Amino acid sequence: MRSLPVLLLLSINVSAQQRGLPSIIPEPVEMRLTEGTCSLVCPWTVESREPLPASLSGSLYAEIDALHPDDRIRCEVPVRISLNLIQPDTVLPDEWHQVSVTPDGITINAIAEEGIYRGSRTLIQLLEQGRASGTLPCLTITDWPRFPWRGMHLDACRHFWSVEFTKKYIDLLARYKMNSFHWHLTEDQGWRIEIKKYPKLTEVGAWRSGSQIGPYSRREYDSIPYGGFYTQDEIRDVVAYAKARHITVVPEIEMPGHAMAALAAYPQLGCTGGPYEVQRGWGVFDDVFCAGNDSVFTVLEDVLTEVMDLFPSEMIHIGGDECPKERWKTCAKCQARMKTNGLKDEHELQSYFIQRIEKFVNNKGRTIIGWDEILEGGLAPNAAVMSWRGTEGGIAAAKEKHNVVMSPGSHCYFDHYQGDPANEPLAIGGYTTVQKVYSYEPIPAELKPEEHKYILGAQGNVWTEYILTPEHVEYMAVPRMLALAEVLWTPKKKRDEKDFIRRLESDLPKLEAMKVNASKSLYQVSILPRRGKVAGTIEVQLSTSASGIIAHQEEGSPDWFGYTVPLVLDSDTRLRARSEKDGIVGPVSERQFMFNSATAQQITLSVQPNERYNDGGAFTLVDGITAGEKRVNTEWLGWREGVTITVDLGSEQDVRTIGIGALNEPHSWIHLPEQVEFSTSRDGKTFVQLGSHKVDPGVGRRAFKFDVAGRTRYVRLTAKHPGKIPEGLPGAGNAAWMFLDEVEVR
Ligand code: TNX
Repeated sequence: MRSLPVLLLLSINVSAQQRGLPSIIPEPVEMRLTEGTCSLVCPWTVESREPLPASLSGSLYAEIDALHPDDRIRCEVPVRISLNLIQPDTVLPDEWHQVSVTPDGITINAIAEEGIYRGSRTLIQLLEQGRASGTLPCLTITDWPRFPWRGMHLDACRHFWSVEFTKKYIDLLARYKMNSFHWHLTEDQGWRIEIKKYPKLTEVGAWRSGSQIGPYSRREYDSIPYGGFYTQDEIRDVVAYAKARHITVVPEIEMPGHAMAALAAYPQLGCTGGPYEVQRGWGVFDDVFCAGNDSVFTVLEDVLTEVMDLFPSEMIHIGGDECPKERWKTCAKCQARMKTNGLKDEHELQSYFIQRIEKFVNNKGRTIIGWDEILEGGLAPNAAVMSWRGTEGGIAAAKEKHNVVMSPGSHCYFDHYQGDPANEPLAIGGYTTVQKVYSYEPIPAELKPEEHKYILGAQGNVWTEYILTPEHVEYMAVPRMLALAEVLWTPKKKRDEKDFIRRLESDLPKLEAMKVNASKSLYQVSILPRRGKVAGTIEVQLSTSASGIIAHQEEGSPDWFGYTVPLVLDSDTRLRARSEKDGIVGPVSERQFMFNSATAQQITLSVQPNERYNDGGAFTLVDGITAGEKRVNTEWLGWREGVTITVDLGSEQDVRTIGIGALNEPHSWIHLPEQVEFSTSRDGKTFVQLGSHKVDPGVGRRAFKFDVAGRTRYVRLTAKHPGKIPEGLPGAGNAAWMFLDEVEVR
């Protein structure tokens, strides 16, 4: 009698396992269950019919040995894992493989070592899942990738990463069958690769006197010397490590822009001759390599010669992005070069620069790849394009029959926020959730079927201006990289977001065991305030995109309460919320609600905000949340014209001050209202002008305020638009953005 429930449980387990296919990321092309199970309790042997390189079978043995069920028993017949190179009847891609689990053992068939390696990644994920029960269901997986370029990028310049961490990053790529690692090695803020012929590139160029800290708008810097570089031996070590995982390392040497570190080392390479400094701050700088000076090309060719000796990749990334033309316009040498070569503008001069470098690289039997700006002024004949400013560059290049790697900011920039910015560590901006990455389609609809082949694939970029630690790199890259890996590997028709999230959830504990700091932003609870049914109250809705139970807590209370219906707030509250599923507790989201007389009262606007910055509508200004400097779209409203805001306080009351916040962030084209005018009314029809307020234009959040003494029911604030952005500031000549939040009446 007593054993019955246990038996029942067992049979439920077995049938669940038989029904369910294992979770593999990226989802394979084809997975078929066959009869029976394969026991994993015995030790295993790895063998191959053909002699495979010892590194492959050897390292695989070590990897799977580490996964053996803990309580292994001694058996006479080991589990056989056979790796076989086969001769197929049809043409198959090198990464094609078949993994068969049978009662007698596991076989990986492939036509090339690369296929064996990719198949072994599937095997590892299978073994991880079979570990707990000691068995695997028998099955056959037949698999190959959709795209040949499945890449991840890492910026080693803004912040520097050890060889050890770089290898851990490569391991992550390998696990999800990615095959290209774009290593960003030179920048304004540091030159990170040893070049024997030009030692100053690292002696001088690898070190800066401090770093920019905090949000860009603050323009604050520390004075802690920062730097580092990779010796050529270290580079060779990393390249070999990646090669053993069938990952190509594509080095990037930036030119003609993003070159301040090189110029600091060798000032004669710039138009003005310097002096230059390795930059502490982020951004785009006017000083670039001189395009009129032949010795610049000699140096860059020497550098590329050493680079090509170190990196066997077919493609060499030469940057090409964000190169201001200011210096070239006034440089005698550059102007002379334009004249001699009949170049009509500085864009053609950039094109001359890239084409000259391309010729050199092509003569060495390699190809260049560059950011989409290399299209401006004419594309170099054999260049491939990495499309980052949207997809247009990629489309244009493919139409000209050039190879393309897609990396649009909208879906592939993993330096962007992945959850509500209010609850995420400081990032550069943007908002790219794991689901958004998963929805990405690398082939633009604008291309004809015969042009599709030029899209080699896509790449996730991890720029590190705001990423200071290896744990933070992992947080930004994982799990978005997993979503991209599936976009690039799995056939489009097999893509299924819900199923991906399910498999991702089952992979998270494994990542944790591997000490990878994956982001759990997927479980983040969004806190959405609305006007309450009773005037002056706020109704808060909590939701999450992953399945799970939501709990909330108010500051000062040790208890978490289960969430069922919207919460109603009527006084200052710091609200925390989190979700929980299968023991995984998501990150805590937090919102501070502060009540004043205008909070959750009727509000009207003379002009609606611009649609780009109107996520929460007019209610945003009275929702109890004071927007901060971390620009959260649901918290600030943005206009490109003036606006009059009227709030009905609901009843006549004594009022001492009226105020509103505004943002000053000139580098993002956001400027303060020229002034804010205040008025009040007792009947909502006749308003009495009180006066206006101008503030000193310090960067960040600024408060416009007016002291009043008297009784009133209606308050009115008119924010006067600052007009066009003045000369000398970013976006000069364009209408400024005016960002406002939270009316305060006390
Ligand atoms: C633009 S993407 C850059 C990088 C920055 C990045 C930040 C590209 C080719 N250039 O220099 O790090 O934005 O997202």
